[in-house]
Amino acid sequence: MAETGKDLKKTLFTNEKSGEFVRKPSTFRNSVSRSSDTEHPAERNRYHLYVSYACPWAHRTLIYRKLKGLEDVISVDAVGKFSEIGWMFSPDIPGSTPDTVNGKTYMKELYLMADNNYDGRYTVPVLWDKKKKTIVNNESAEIIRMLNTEFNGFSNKPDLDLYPEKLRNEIDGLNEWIYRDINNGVYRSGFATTQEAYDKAVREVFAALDRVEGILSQRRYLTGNTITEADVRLYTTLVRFDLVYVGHFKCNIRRIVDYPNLWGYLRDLYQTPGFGDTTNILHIKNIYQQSQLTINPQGIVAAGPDIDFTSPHGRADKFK
Ligand SMILES: N[C@@H](CCC(=O)N[C@@H](CS)C(=O)NCC(=O)O)C(=O)O
Repeated sequence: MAETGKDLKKTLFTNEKSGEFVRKPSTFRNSVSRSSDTEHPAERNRYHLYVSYACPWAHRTLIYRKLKGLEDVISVDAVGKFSEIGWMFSPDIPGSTPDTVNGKTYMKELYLMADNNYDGRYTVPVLWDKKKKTIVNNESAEIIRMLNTEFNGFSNKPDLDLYPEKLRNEIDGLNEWIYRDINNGVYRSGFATTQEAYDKAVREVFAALDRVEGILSQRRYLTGNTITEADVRLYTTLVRFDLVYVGHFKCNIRRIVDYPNLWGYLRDLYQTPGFGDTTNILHIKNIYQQSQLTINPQGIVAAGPDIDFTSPHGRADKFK
């Protein structure tokens, strides 16, 4: 049954009186575990990721799947557009796939397969258990922690630890304000429905970017000389920033290309296997601008900007 535009708006936003965008918590919170006597034990070919290449949260899981060498272990399908009924498989759109596991058309159908009383948002990413035919988890922050450790028996990179014990406090600290002010901050700016809510959100976005610029003038990555979870989480917002957040979400005080260190860091990551090769610029530009019609009612996709993520950045030499 098709939802009306009004219902859809309700599922997308929770706007309080203030006009502030408030994200709803994810609902499926189970875990894949490396131990065999659990509900969802790690196995080769048992789990599947449903993603959108436009979505920064889903993008985290795609990067982890590559970095951890799990491409032959966990399969992926990508929705192609956001319809009246939410995310839709549209294999005619280049870079998208059909639902190769369950043959469905909408993400909604998969959520209802997992729980026929479900009445929340039909979000990506989803980690799906093909054996139990259900959703394990739909919270990217938790899915990436599972990919980091629980599939190590099948991973090509079992020794790569993106959340190492000795850096956990530092990573947790970075995640907290980077999530609030940057990852979710751009959404708070773009989806604000009052001038005050927008003014506050956009200022917080740029104060946090300025703070990251300072950190990245001292170190190659957020915690030093190695990539961690904090970098993956920051990257998926940064790579979308000039492409869509500057215009579509009105985060236009500065661009990433105006920050020497952030811009070099973004290219550094883009050029690292797992990052640029999971970034689909067309899906990012088209899906945001064609589907979020409350903020871009005509659905017209802007022509630019023309950005070269592949130009040299010099950060390896600078931080030897
Ligand atoms: N907390 C979730 C958020 C996921 C999320 O909001 N995904 C968006 C796409 S970027 C979505 O699927 N939205 C569809 C909707 O809200 O109806 C996570 O990080 O996994």
